[in-house]
Amino acid sequence: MSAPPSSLRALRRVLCAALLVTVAPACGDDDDTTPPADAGAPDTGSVDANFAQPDLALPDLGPPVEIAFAPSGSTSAASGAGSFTFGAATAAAQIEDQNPATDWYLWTRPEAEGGLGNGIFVGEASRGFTRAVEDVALAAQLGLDSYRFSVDWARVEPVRDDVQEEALAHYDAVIDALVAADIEPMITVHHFSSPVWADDPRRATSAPCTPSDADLCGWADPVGAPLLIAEIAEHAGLLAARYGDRVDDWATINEPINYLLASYGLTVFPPGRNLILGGDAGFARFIEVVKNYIRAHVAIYDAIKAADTIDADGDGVAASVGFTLSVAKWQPARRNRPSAEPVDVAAAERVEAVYHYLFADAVQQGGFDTDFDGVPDEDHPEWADKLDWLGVQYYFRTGVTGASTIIPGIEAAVCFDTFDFGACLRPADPTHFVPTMGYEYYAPGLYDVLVDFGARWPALPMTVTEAGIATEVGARRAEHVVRTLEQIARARADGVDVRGYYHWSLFDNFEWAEGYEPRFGLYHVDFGGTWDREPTEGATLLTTITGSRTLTVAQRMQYGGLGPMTPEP
Ligand SMILES: [Ca+2]
Ligand SMILES: [Ca+2]
Ligand SMILES: [Ca+2]
Repeated sequence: MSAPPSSLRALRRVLCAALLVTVAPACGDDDDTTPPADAGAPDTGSVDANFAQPDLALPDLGPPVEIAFAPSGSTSAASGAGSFTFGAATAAAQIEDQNPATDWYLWTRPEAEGGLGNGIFVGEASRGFTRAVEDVALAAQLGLDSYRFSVDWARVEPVRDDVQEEALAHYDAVIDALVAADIEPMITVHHFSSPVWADDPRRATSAPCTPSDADLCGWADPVGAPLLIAEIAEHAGLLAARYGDRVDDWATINEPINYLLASYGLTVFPPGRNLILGGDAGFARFIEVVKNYIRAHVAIYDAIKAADTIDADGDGVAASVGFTLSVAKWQPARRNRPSAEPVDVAAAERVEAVYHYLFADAVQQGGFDTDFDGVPDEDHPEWADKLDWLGVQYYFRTGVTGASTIIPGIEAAVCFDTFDFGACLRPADPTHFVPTMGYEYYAPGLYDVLVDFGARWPALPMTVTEAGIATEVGARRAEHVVRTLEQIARARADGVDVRGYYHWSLFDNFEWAEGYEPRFGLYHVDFGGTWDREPTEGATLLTTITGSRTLTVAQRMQYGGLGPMTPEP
């Protein structure tokens, strides 16, 4: 996933330093992992205390009945409508050991060892490279239809244009093992990690950069970015040609807004550049980064379509190409309470336009929404019709207020963890708070987003390519599995074309800027010990569900619904 919510602790530090604590209420205890309090909340607006507040009653799910899930089918062909794929997901940089050429290795490696010393060293990660083939058995034991993983670009191409046959053969072996286990591979081309030569994090953002084989200067450089787009498209074409005989499902990029905010805004991901707080000129550069990443999606899409000409699963489509989008339940807020004030509603709509619509509209309609009103207004016909399916990734509900305009261009403040400005809300149920990530799991938010997307893009097939919860409590993970499936089933019953669910993650891994504390795995990993994988209660339950392709009344009674969850200890 999906780190930024609590990675934005770092943003809060940056902003609070920059603003010299003129917004003191938002700059409190940095390590607070308790839910935001309701009483005594900071007053960050000048509005009347009796501002309009909405009714946030929970939906009525009715009495639990048995839910049946159809067999797995195509992600994008018309024949796949109504099908349902059970899966789990990982990403290379989060699981792979022996990965020194990736920017995350350099970024997190201790300074004494020649690294940049940011956050927790990724190091051995989950030993998911050494164990990649045997880990396929974990997916098989769960009875999954599909496994989503990423190929690490830096492992394949540690030096520009020097492709490592050994690395390609490694992923061949993984794919062969999946096919042998009757598990369909889904490959993500770019999941938050790059070779160091894409944009060397050791170069200061203010330093001039001339693109070279050693450093293409990154997504913000007017000369380097087109070269980088061509390189990643070439890489994608190589993967498609190599693996296309066994792989049909491709995701180009992952959570683009989260990724670009973290890597080119908040400085918590490599290359650690801040293009957002540099005034209008800086923000304009950030927007150019966003457009270049859309161009990268388009180039990857075209490269895969050209190179993967073999239909592996017989649905009539050789390559089904989408991307995966981070979504959330964005709740208008003010003074730490839900708000129905028009200025807060409008602020939440702008955040939604950026997070939910900007990329997906751009690569369907062929246009860019320059003013974040949810309507593309700058024509890019070369981007049109470049999306076969959309991956939806849902983790949390959070507040957005128009009482602060701290985010340039969007004129809003978002509550990420304890980054407040009056946008943070107390979780409706304290047991739904996820302490290691600092946000609220709100199950019906996924339904709301899926229904919204189904109405906006009725011809676009969707798959929930990530949903999960950071917890060490097996029963909480089992509850998350059932509640997520219940909300997906609600959307399907309403006619929304949702074709699958991938749990994040198959096993515990390196959670980016958050290191190893949040555990998202269906399998628990013994980090620093044996690295062995042990099934959680979530894994045991999911195995039962996939075995019968049914969610029973008993399972729903035990784990489902909208009530309290098993608490964190
Ligand atoms: Ca194929
Ligand atoms: Ca196919
Ligand atoms: Ca617009």
